[in-house]
Amino acid sequence: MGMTNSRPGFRAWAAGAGVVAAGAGLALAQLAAGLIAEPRSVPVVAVGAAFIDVIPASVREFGIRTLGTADKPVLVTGIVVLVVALGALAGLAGGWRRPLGWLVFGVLGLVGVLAAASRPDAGTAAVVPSVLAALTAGGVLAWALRAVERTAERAEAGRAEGVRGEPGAGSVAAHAPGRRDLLLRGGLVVAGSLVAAGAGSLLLRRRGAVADARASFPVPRPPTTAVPAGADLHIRDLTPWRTANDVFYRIDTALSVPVVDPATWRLRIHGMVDRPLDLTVADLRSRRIVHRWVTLTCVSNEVGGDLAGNALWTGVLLDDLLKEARVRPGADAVKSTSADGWTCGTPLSALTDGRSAMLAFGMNGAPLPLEHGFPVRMVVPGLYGYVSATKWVVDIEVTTFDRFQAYWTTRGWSAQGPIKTASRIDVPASGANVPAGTVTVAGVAWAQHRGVSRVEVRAGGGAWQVARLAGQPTKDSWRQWTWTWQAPKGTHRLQVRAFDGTGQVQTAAVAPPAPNGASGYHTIDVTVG
Ligand SMILES: Nc1nc2c(c(=O)[nH]1)N[C@H]1C(S)=C(S)[C@@H](COP(=O)(O)O)O[C@H]1N2
Ligand SMILES: [Mo]
Repeated sequence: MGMTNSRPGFRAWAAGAGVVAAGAGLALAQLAAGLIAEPRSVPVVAVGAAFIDVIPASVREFGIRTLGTADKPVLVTGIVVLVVALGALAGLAGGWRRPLGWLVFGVLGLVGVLAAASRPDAGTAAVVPSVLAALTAGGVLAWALRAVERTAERAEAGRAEGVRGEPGAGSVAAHAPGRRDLLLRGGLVVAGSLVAAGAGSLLLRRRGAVADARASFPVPRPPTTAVPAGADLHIRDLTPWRTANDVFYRIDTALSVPVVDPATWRLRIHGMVDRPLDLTVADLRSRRIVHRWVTLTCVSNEVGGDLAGNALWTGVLLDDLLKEARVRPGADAVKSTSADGWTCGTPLSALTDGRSAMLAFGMNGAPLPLEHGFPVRMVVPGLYGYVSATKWVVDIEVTTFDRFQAYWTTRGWSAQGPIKTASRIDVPASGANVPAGTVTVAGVAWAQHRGVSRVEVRAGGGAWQVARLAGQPTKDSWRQWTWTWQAPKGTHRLQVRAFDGTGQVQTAAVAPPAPNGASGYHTIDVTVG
């Protein structure tokens, strides 16, 4: 093999195989990025963005000065050329020692993974294209090199037997592909790569188009998005009362964010109603618009966890729409379905009892972010998200609970999911070291739609102390609290508990999230020095 592989002809073929393999890797990555609808996860784009972040500002400015708006295309092209060149190198190296080919692509893949993961709020899915690219490139290279080697061996054997390209029967290379075969296979890989890359690009363009549509999506302006006076105590490290859209927790089953075009979006409200509705975005906007603060909470939130967020939602009350549709007697549930087929079961009563259950299309004054359900989602105060907060909602069926099972119900979670009264200590952080003396303890408590009437804290198993509460502009949002602790030296256990608007204290019974929400008192240890 050594002799064969050192021929210049072989080297050219090996380098070519490396280039084709690199291209296949990039193409599959493009397709994967398209499928997860995340343009920033395209390895070359991620690396380019990371590169811009790490180079000195002077170099960055030089690039912008000399290249103007062409700076990004030039950078991306440069990276592609580099990857292709490294592909050729991988081919040569792999032709010499197979694992070296894998090594080159492995390192390239790792660079892509690190770059993609370093992007702000990159999800774990963002690294998938880079991983796929490395695996594809390595696999294609190994396959191509084997074919190239066998062809070379066959040519060698042919020469040895004096019969050009026609080895004798029983030769090791009897089934080796000829040169034309090699070219054909290479061509097929290139064609497949072009198709994959093209499909990926189309998907990404669609996502881009919907992102553009979102940017110009008209959300009726709330009178103000400002935090109501007194709701935020402005204590350092205490969770802000209003959660900004870009840090709002995200929970869903969607591997790729559903990309829903607002121009073609329709919502059917049907089932046990006299007048089914078929609504467009414009139809929704022509209804009475409301703006309501509501804290969403995930049933998977552990005691002390952060799967909760508070936003100003803009939309139409579901009660208004259900009245319009004229719900028939006997219905007790609403089954809602998202564009990606996720289903959710909500008690009809929670949508019609006067609370602010709504179809929301605005979040803190902006259109819903794609990840949070653009263009329209449900928001129901007082119920965990899995039974109420359908994102990308496209279908609402008025029905009865005994007639269907929603996505999480079939997986063992309760059909009913009222939010349990909960409280959390944010400051000091669990395990923190604080100086002895006056220590500010603070956190949030929630009991959506019942409200929080009292919060109590205790240190070291002592008596419960009443915390000072921030204002409560609505019972549907969480409430900040604070307590001033004269902290003696030592390690102390802090605990918190909240009382809801009916005066009921949250349960001390420890329960895990499944099947209907975690409970127990949030407990942390801090060292006072
Ligand atoms: N389409 C769809 N909507 C969904 C989900 C989902 O998986 N798919 N998850 C729900 C759950 S479990 C929660 S807690 C909330 C979270 O909403 P957020 O991601 O905007 O915070 O969305 C709900 N709506
Ligand atoms: Mo959830």
